[in-house]
Amino acid sequence: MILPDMEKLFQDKIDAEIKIEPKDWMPEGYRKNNIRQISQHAHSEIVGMLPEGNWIGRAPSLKRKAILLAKVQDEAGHGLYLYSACETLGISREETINDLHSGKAKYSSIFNYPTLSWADIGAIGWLVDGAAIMNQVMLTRTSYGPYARAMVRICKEESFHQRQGFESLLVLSKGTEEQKAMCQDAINRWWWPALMMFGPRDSESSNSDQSMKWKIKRKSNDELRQQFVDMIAEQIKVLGMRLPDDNLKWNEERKHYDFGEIDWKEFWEVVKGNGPCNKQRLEARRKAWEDGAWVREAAKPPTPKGE
Ligand code: BYC
Repeated sequence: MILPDMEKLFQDKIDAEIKIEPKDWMPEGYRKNNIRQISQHAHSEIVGMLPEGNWIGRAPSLKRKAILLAKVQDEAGHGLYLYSACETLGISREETINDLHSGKAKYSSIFNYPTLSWADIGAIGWLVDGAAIMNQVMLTRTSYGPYARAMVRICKEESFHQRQGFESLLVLSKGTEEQKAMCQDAINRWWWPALMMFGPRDSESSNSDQSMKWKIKRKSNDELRQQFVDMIAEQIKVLGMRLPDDNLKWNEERKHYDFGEIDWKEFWEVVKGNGPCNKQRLEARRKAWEDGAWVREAAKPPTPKGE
């Protein structure tokens, strides 16, 4: 009997745009790569609640507070869909979370920067959620079914996040001189870290080739980063602010904006754990896990009688 070439059948399925579902055969590398990316994504959502949570008690009005609360709750929901998608690949929630707490798993570099003023909340919505959507719209078509489906709802919520961020900055940009300065300062500090969210240059992206072949990723890091720069370079004009990049310039030949060099040394330092808030973020997550132990205990189903 000739055994089917499972790897080939799998790749044919991917090429035919058929989604891979949890009980389907898949190469071990595909399973692992999805666990890596989906769990990092889930951790990013959960750690991403921290910088914004910092401003819930200091929001300037009831309206802004209600919006921010809803946004932070959405991020928790995103984390939960993604942890669930990850579990369908045969890894337990506890294992995934342990990897975050031990420092083994990564999460997005962006959340290791501090939120110093109220304008940072607007800048996060506009730039950070804006970068996230750019990446996540592509992920609604990722080849792993549970991940793709989770992304559809996440993208809808993220687009509300981006709009509220932009609107909040628009108000500041039309305010007093002090408010305008606060808005510009936040944009200056969040611009470059937002560009880093897309990951290293394509030439240094270790996972991209295989992820593109398996259609886990549909666009490269540099492609998405360029798309984001082109979008924001136009939107900033409406705000009447400027992006902190003297090399930002429309290139008629390429039909794209040229932009300056990212500080890759800073990016890798933050990824390695040496960013301004890495330690603080992980400590906050570990503490939340320990403080929540009684909830997990109370929520456990009772042991059946006689056991
Ligand atoms: N930060 O081979 P590469 C959100 C790592 S949260 C840290 O190009 P890949 C939100 C990468 O993991 C948005 N590490 O990787 C929440 C790899 O290391 P490993 C989060 C990074 O996976 C709250 C190494 O560098 N979005 O929306 O092909 C409030 C080489 O990179 C980063 C997602 O997670 C980084 N920025 O491509 C507001 C989307 N970049 O794992 C908003 C899902 C790279 O080999 N993820 N690394 O040890 C992805 O699409 C991809 O994982 C990436 C990177 C495009 C991020």
